[in-house]
Amino acid sequence: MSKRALITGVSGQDGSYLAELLLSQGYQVFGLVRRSSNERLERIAHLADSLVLVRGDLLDHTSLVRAMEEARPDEVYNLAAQSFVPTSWQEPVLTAEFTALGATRLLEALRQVAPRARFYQASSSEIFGKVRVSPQDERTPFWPRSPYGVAKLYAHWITVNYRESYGLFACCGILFNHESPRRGVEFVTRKITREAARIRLGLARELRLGNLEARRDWGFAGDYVRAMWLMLQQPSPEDYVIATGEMHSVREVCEVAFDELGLDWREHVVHDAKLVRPAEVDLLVGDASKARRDLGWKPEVGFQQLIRDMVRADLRDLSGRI
Ligand code: NAP
Ligand code: F7E
Repeated sequence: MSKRALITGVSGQDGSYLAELLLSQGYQVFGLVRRSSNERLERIAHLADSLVLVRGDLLDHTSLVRAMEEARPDEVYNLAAQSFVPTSWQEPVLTAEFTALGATRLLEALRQVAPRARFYQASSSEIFGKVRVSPQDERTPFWPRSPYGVAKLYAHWITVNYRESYGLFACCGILFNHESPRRGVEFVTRKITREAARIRLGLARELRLGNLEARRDWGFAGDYVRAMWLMLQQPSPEDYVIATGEMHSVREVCEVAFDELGLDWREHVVHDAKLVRPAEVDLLVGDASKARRDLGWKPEVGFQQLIRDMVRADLRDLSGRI
């Protein structure tokens, strides 16, 4: 009999790639979607015939219980969150409700309905925050620098606590930044690739950015959802860092993106102090040795290829709209 999986956040970047992966493996996939006045399911439109969509919201415990009852999952992937760091300063309480308490509500629903299901929690490298040691691994101390990071740290520890308290098969993947042509346009890589393509097409002239010196470990989302699945196939539940081990600056993203289009980024990028964060995470770079060793996982797509693929996808998309 085919396995059954429930994905929260199925309409997001990672949810769409994970749904594709699980469907290709013969899973029956249920995706939790919340009510919105403007239904934006374009990332999973191509899966409409194979995905079962279930109504529910991380704010509403009853809806999560119903979703569990309908899906009767073998595996649950909690990818839903308010995931944009700047918004977490504007809406700190809502961020905590979705991103922190939402995890507890889902774990409680799982305990109530499907206690034998395996659980994946989308932890984030943002929990490392103001790092004192590099690279970061599973033993690195946490120091989150935004309400988002703090909310993710709560969700991380509640998942560990439910594993230790109730013996759940619950794992946290501490994933470093991962991107794709499906990345939200507000995140820096996609903002750069999309605006660079708009400039190339004469649709824009400048690109306003905040801290160009911030450094991150950027990988490809398609590689990272494979790691999520692998964590739930192990004999025992553990937490893993998932990262490429390479660090690049926002400035380097600009260089590569504009170069792909034959442009000089310095002629178009404008510093905007309003985009600088109240507390910045200056650098993050992960050590995924444990995942390599135990899961046999490694990234397939490197930084240059990732950014160039994103630029080409944006150029194709925008050209088709002109
Ligand atoms: P994303 O594109 O922003 O997707 C977030 C998803 O959460 C969307 O499907 C959204 O639904 C859903 N959602 C938000 N609030 C919800 C609520 N109250 N109830 C139900 N669903 C809700 O994020 P992503 O990049 O795919 O990331 C997936 C997860 O990994 C997130 O938890 C994120 O914080 C975490 N993470 C991401 C990265 C990264 O670099 N991408 C790294 C580490 C961790 P709507 O479509 O209705 O808005
Ligand atoms: O910013 C700098 C900004 O918004 C990256 C989320 O998926 O990854 C993501 O969080 C860096 C920061 O991602 C702009 O200050 C400069 O230092 O793309 P971002 P993030 O904050 O790292 C983690 C792992 C998650 O878990 C999150 O959910 O880029 N930056 N100028 C800018 N960033 C944005 N967005 N826009 C700018 O104009």
